Amino acid sequence: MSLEGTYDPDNIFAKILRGDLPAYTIYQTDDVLAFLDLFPQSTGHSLVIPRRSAARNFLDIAPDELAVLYRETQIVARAIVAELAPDGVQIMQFNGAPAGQTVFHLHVHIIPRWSGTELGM
Ligand code: DGP
Repeated sequence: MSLEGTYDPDNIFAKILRGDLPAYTIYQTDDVLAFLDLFPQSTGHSLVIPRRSAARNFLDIAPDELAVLYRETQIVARAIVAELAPDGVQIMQFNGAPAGQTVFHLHVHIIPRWSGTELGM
């Protein structure tokens, strides 16, 4: 899917938000849901998604909602780092299929990294 297009309300993360698909939730507020990635690149690889916004990607979301998403992502990342003590952490997100996006509901990856391990993404 390119950057153009309409939000698909039946994408996987929309189903997780509705409770139609299970997910291992690690944090939630009225604004965001954070859960473990089903195909993790490392231990603790998590995703943070906006709850209310029907945004496919970084370009679609309103700036104030984007600010909330990243503020909450920092809270989750700090908790993951405190718990797992990685040597580094990637905060990543992709926009459009050519950029590596596979689920078209805006999401931020939190990927803990340890020295001496391969970068898988
Ligand atoms: P991206 O390539 O940025 O669109 O990342 C999508 C991520 O979503 C990818 O790391 C795998 C993950 N994923 C795909 N399907 C599911 C699912 O059903 N549940 C969970 N928890 N994660 C999923």
